[in-house]
Amino acid sequence: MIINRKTFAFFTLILITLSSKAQSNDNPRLADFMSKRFGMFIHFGPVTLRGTEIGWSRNKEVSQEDYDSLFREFNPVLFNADAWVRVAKKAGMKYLVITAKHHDGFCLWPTHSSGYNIMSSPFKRDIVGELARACKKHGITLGIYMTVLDWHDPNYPIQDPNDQSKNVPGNMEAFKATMKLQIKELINRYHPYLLWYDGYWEKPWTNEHGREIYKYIKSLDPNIIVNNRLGKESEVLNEHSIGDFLTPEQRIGQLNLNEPWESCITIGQQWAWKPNDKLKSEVECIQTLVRSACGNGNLLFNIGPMMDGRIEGRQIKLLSQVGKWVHKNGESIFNTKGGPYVPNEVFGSTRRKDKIYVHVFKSGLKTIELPAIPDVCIKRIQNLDGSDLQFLIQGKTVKVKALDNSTFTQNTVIVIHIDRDAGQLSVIKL
Ligand code: FHN
Repeated sequence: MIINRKTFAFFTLILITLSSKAQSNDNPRLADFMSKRFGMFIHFGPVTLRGTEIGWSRNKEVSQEDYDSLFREFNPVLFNADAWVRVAKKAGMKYLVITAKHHDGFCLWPTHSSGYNIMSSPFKRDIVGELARACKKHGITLGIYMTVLDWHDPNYPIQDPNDQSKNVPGNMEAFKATMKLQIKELINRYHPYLLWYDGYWEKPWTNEHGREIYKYIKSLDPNIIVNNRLGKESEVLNEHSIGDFLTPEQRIGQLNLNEPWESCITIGQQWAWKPNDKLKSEVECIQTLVRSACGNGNLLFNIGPMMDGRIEGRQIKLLSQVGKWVHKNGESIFNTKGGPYVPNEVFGSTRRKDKIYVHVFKSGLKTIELPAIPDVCIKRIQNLDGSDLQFLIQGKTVKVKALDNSTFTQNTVIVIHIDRDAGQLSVIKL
């Protein structure tokens, strides 16, 4: 049978769409990952001695010579992996991702690939290994961050992103051999659930390199999941992209029911620890998590521990407050699906079984007006604590009144009990 180009293109498009959907629906590890919804991102390294940004302050606020010598003083003697993991757990987080090696090339584990690692510092302890053990002990899932650019490694052509005159010939094959040795050490020693790559944007790193490394990772552990930053494509998952989930950065992803995504966002302004950094408010921290879940995505929320190894008290307190909200409202976040309402400035929604959780973003409203859900019977509307709420269906709108004629507060969760599986409902726009 001869088919014309148009027909061929049509069937190719169908196959690609189905395969990308299959990718997110058929991978149990990915489904489990997306059910976790909330993780701790940890940016840590010798740069905390200067309180400037990891990697990026090298050759800027900090001279290359000074930056590359910081490891000789790096001695976070108050580092306690159990304490870090307990902070994550108390915040309601289900996993954590540690920067085992950032763009400055310093390795937080005793690697045989390079002397530029934690065992060459006065600290001489395996930070990644101690965190891995603490995660296992406290039931928190371990993720490891690795960079595909390394401004410290002479095999990587770029040594200073702001000064091309410092470029060196490099040797990408040798650079990838080092990467593979490091990957093998990390996977065989610490058994991470996911690898979080970063640094794909520079010229020396190509999609071909990314595919080679992705294949190598999967050859060591076919179950491990990898974010989409081994490749150059960062907005969609398709035959050109590499990796298992999308990674919108410093912004919350749009409602996406087909491709797994995780937003990475800082609790303050800087990824690594910064003295007196401006932190987000409690409401903003909670809404960042809720809006991610309403978009059917995860939130990887970043903190930066201090040079002595402690997480600063302000961040511990803020995360504990977030944890109080999560402890009370977690059923509306974990193991849920985003939607059916497209999030807007007033509210968003998640859903599970026969319940739709409406998350109120705006404070001071006596009534929340929701688009009616076609062909669905609303059995009851309550606050999450079980107190019934009055509601009125008028044409294409469901008007829900706050309790006792009061107003809805921010981050209130309203539960709509319906007569069917909410997960099957189509997306509803305002
Ligand atoms: O350059 C890094 C940055 O330092 C930080 O690690 C973030 C986290 O996603 N990623 C890169 C910037 O896009």
